[in-house]
Amino acid sequence: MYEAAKIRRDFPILSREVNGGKLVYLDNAATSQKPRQVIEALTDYYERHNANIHRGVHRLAEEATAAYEGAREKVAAFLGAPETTGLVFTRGTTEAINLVAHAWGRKELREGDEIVLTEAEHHSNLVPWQLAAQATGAKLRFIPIREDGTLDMEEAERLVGPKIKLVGCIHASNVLATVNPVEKLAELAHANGARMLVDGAQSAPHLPVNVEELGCDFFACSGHKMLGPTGVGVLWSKPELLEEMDPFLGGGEMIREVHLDHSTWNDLPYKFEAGTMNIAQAVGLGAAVDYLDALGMDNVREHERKLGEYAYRRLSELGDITIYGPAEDRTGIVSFSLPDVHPHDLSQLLDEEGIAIRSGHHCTQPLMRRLGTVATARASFYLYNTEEEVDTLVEALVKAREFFGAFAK
Ligand code: C6P
Repeated sequence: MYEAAKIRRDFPILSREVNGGKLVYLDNAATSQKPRQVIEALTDYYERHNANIHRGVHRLAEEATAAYEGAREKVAAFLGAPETTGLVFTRGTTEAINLVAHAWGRKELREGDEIVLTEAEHHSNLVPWQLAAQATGAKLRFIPIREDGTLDMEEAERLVGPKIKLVGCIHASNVLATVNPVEKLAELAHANGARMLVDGAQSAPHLPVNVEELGCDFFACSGHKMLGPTGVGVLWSKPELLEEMDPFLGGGEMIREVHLDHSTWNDLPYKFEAGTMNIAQAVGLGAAVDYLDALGMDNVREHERKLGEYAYRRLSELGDITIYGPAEDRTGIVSFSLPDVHPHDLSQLLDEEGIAIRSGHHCTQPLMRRLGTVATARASFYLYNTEEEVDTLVEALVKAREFFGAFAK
């Protein structure tokens, strides 16, 4: 049985106090906390196996290489990737998307081609494409969101036509709590000869993901949002596609032969892993994936779905509150604003009670404009959060509202 109270014991940081109160960590969309198993995997790696990988033939180099490649196998299996050659380690989602925008975009895009994104993209899946468009003459188009925060799929069908070379979309929104129909978008993209990129930063940590079933060509996610260390993430793509792409970064390891005037490239996925990688972090991500697998991603999804719905209901009861995104089919994120209270002031006040939420534009400035605001407050839950923590948040919001005199009208 899924027991958040038991799971919490694996996370040392969750038992600390902040400002005299018990830490209530509700900023998981920014980064998740780490279980002891991940922390120990990092320590064990540095205490017993540390060496550079793929280079030495000494014992430690072999152990470090085996640990790093073992992590690749675990992450590939976790994402349902049919083989490890398509699984490239990056620093995170941002770097993975930049890799595609450079290595695929600069090569494949031409003047007049179109890239279709959505209005709800994180800057990480927008700015790299703006840069690629500037460099190639391609144009950006945007699928609008409806009032309830879901994608306007009719408009998507109208937009995706023969000029489209790429459709890029967040799998789950870091603001609206929507899960987008990326499988349908992939079908639409492919029917028009375009590629499909899925930004999985907010899905891989929270939902069962299978890149083959999604039907995408590129999938990006970040280790630090899924119990792993910072500094490691993933780009998955089809090997035949990666093969056709130019390298992203040049340097050691990504080459086969180097001459003074030219070079040839290493096999996949090493062609895209230039220089010394974040080895310990990849090993830590492997341990994170073991942890998630042991819990079962269906169970994680169910726990967060219930918690997200509970939070949505409890916050709605406050009455004078705006909650963004759809009322149903949510992930464990609730973005909201209280009248006459700036989200930054609110999160500062909650911090005084040990409650960590995020406030701001959440790296989605165009979405904020679409929602008619500059910032929201956001509580984001993960596999260790509880209904009691939602209650603590709601009580603190009631107090905050009194404090700011929002009801003294
Ligand atoms: N969103 C948030 O608080 P990186 O920084 O590369 O690990 O992930 C970037 C990223 C890309 N796509 C989506 C949908 C995201 O949510 C994020 C990170 C954090 O919402 C930090 S802004």
